[in-house]
Amino acid sequence: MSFERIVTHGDFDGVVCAALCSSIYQCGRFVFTGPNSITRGEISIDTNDVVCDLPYPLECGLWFDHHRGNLEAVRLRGIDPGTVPGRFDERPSCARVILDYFGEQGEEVPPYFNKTVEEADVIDAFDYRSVDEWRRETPGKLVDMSLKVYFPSPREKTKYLGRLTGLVRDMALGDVLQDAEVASNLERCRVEERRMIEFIGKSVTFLPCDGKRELIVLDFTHYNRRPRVLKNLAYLVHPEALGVMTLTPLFRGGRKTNSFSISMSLSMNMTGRDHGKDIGEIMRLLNIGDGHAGAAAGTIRCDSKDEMLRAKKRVLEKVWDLWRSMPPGQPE
Ligand SMILES: [Mn+2]
Repeated sequence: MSFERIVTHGDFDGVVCAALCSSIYQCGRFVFTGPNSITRGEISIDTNDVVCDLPYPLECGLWFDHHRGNLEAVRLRGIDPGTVPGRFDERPSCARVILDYFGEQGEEVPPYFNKTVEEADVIDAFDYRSVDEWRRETPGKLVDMSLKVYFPSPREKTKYLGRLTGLVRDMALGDVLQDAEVASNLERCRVEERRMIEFIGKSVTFLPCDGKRELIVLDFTHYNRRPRVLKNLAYLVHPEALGVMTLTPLFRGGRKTNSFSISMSLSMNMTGRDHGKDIGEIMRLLNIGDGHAGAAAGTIRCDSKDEMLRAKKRVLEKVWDLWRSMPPGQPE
């Protein structure tokens, strides 16, 4: 089989997917994008394209994916997923879906792909049981870091991802790290990370009622620009915290509005523990958003600054009450 382009997600899993497909289908043209541009039909895709780790477009040559919601969307459109060429499977990474598919088809990829896909499984599923495990450096995590660095334009990012995909196709991840551009992006990312940790250290607050410092609050609503912050870095400042919550203003046409979003997640130290907390349920009960037990987000619309300040106070109190009520029967 031959294809003209590989359309894939612009993250680590997407890069590994494209590398796998490129290795078998001898195709070196890559398009990196996000799920929304597919759903909105912003990219024209036809049967000459392989689509990986993204929603199913109107048509394509092969579709590989592992997001359950995308499978449901296919069914909702009245399409029998069994008739779509390619493979859907609920695996930790889409790269795993593709590697399995090739195995069954008798297509052989170089052996270093086994380790590469193992890393994609962990990175894409965020499968860490502790903050230490999350921080432990592996070749895959370092390559992943290198692609999360700030790029001056989407074009620069696409260029880097395309080159990186070729490297991931041709060698083991440890060797990919020896590449000068990868190494320099990684170094830039480390510098950015140190700055973020410093910034987070200055921004961390806890609610007045949170005497045990369970929930880190990062309130960025007074900033006029969206700060570039990885909220999980807050656990390096407060490793004992159980969760982190960020409040970020919403922007429209590049301008800050009075509306804001809340995103919340549990510490990796809570993974596998019987803690009874469900962040998605908190968002649903407040009727502001949705998500999983471990991570969720919501949006609060406000017309004036005054309204925003009042809504913020009210929502924070409610979040705290619900957080404390999970699981039921806890001492105050
Ligand atoms: Mn994925």
